[in-house]
This record gives sequence, C-alpha cells and structure tokens, in this order.
Amino acid sequence: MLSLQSKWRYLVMFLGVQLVVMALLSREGYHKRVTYFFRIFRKMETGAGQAGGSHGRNHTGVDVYANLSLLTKAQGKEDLAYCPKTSPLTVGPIHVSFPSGLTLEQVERKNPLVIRGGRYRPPNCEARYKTAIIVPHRNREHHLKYLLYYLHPFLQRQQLNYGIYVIHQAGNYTFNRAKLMNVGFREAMREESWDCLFFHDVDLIPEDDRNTYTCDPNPKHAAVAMDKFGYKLPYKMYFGGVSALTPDQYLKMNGFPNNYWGWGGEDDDIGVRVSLGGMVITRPSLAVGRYKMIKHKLDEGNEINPRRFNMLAKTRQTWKLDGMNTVDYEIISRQYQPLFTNITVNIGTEAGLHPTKAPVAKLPDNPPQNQLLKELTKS
Ligand code: UD2
Ligand code: MN
Repeated sequence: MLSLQSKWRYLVMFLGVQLVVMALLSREGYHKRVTYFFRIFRKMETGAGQAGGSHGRNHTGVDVYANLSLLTKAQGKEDLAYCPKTSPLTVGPIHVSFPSGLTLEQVERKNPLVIRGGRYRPPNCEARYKTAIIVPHRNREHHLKYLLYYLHPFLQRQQLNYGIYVIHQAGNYTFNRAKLMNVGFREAMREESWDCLFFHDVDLIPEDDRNTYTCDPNPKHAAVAMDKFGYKLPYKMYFGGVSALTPDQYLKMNGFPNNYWGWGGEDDDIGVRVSLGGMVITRPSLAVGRYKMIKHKLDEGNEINPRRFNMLAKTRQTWKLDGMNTVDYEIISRQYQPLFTNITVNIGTEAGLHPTKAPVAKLPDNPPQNQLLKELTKS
C-alpha cells in the first residue's frame, strides 16, 4: 500500500514530467516568436537606409553565411564526383541589410576558400557549371564591398565554379555600362572557358539563393523583382540590372552595344538584340528573382543620354555593325585582388580612344577607388 506521503511524491513527479514535456513542445514556437521579434527590429534598423524599403510580402530570410562552415578544404582528393544537380546548401530567402563599417578584410576572412582573383570551386565535389560575374564599375567602391560580401557566399551556396571580374572604367570620360560588359566578356573568356556570364550591376544584391547563377537555353534576365520597382517587373521587355548569357548566346546577338554613353537605353537595346539574334528572354519567378538595390543618386559622368530613344529606334539597323565585332579598348591594368579580378580599361569616348577634346566628368580629386586599390595592394 502506498502511504499518503509517497502518493504526493508521485503526483509531484507526474506534474514535473508534464511540465518538461510542455516546455519542450513549446520551445520551437517560442523560438519562432523571439526570432520574429528580432527580425522586426532588424528590419526597422535597416529599412531606413533602403531604396524604397521592402515592398511586397515579408521576405526576411537567413544569414547568407549560415551553413557555409560545412565547407572545408578537400584533403588532396583528385577525382571528385560531380556536385548534386540541386545544391543541398541553398535554402531560399536571404537576409540583406547594409551595416556600416564593413571592410574588405572582413569579407576576405569570411570567405577563406576564395582564391586570388576572386575565384572559387567547391572543395568536395566537381562543379557542374562555370560562371563568370562581370561588374561594370567606377567610383562605387562602397557598393562593391556589399556586393562581394553577399555574392561570394551566395555563389558558394550554389556549388559553382566561379570568378568575379570588376571592369573598371579608367579616367573621367562619360560612363558606358554596355561597352564595359563587352570588355568584360572578352577578357574573362580569354582566361577561362566560362559556361555562363552574369552581367551584374554593382548595386544589386540577390535576396534568394534559389536564383541560380547558371545559364538557360535562352538569355536570362535575372533581376525581375527589385525593391526599386516594388518587386515587380517594370515592363515586359525589361532587361536591366542582372542578366545571364552563354558565350554562344552573347555572340549570336553581337554582344552589347558600344555606343550608349551615359545613363539609359542600353538595357533596352540589349533586350531587342536578344530577339534580333533569334532568341527569347527567360526569367526566374518573381518569388526567386528578388534583389535589393543599394540606394544611390545618378553619378557624375553618367548623365542621362538624351539620344537614347532615337538610338533605340535604330537597333535593328545597327546591331550587326556595332557590338562585340567592333569593341576597341586599352587595358591599363589587370590585378588579381583577393576577392575579385580588377581590370582597369580605357574605353575612350565617342570620339575614339584618345580624343583631343572630350567632356570630362567632375569626379572626386582623389577618387576612393585609388585609395581602395592602394589599400588592397598593400596587403
Ligand atoms: C538602371 C539599370 C541598369 C542600367 C541603367 C541605365 C536597374 C536596377 N538597373 O540602373 O542595369 O540599365 O539603369 O544605364 O534598373 N556604374 C558605376 N559607376 C558610375 C555609373 C554606373 O559603377 O559612375 C555602374 C554600376 O555597376 C551601376 C550600373 O553601372 O550599378 C548602372 O548604373 P546606375 O546604378 O547608376 O543606374 P540605375 O540604378 O538607374
Ligand atoms: Mn543602380
């Protein structure tokens, strides 16, 4: 027979076990509530500095560096098996914010497997795809830092063999995004037979790692849903921001135009070239092709091109006469930096590579890019 005292003891033990079970069951829900709360705060903190903030549905996502610690250097293995068709490291939405004080050294430390020139290959399997990222650039070092911070782990999550090329326009003549892309195409292909080239604005950060940086059977427009446009495609033929082509596709449309100086028009010209080259534009879904654009103003030396509409009306007549077959430039330097290959190039002006008289942009006297390059070459 149980005594009264031991009955109480059993009752207390029973209640204790129940309490433990309840605590365990509610832990997940509790955790979710707490992280949700933190995310709201994080959002309030970062939303203030964003271009347009985060429109559309709530899409916060994970840290882009989460789970990359699973990657370690291979132990002298020679014959690696191909990586799986879908990377087990991708998760979907990525959290993107732009905290101040980020340095390139920090980005380097976070990406120990990236080698000189901004190259990477998966340590434990043979990549199925080789992708080059081409970034047209001048005087946007601040944006480049964030792009590198996010793009390196993003591409590693996708188990790609990749390289990042920054095509830096030398001097202070008018900027020409599309011509820089042609330079990037030729110079990247000179180094490696890339399967796919991603033409990438420096200020666009992908927000979902299922947006795979590989090519499709037709030219792909990847930046379909940007915060800047309320996470919608602004118009059907839009081809700006980030696009991806195989070398064959690129050459089929004679590359990009060289004659769009200043802001605007070149992206639409490229879109028209896709169809003139007998191809169609493919796109990821709006849920996956999401990007944040780092807020900025129109740059000095990239003033709106007033002739862009007239030029666009003539693409059908000009695309075979101007493009990859006519691009002329002079390489000033090629530097294999820890996180990217920097190609500084003179692309001249409309009046040729060495114009006697050309309008000159008022760039800062001591452009930050020089400081950055100095800083990098020191280490
Ligand atoms: C839009 C398109 C862009 C391009 C441009 C018109 C989006 C998100 N992007 O960008 O693809 O078609 O319109 O030309 O809609 N850059 C520099 N330094 C400069 C100027 C430009 O590095 O001084 C580079 C940089 O990579 C930048 C890109 O050129 O992201 C496009 O220029 P933008 O960002 O000023 O133009 P935006 O945002 O209107
Ligand atoms: Mn921009």
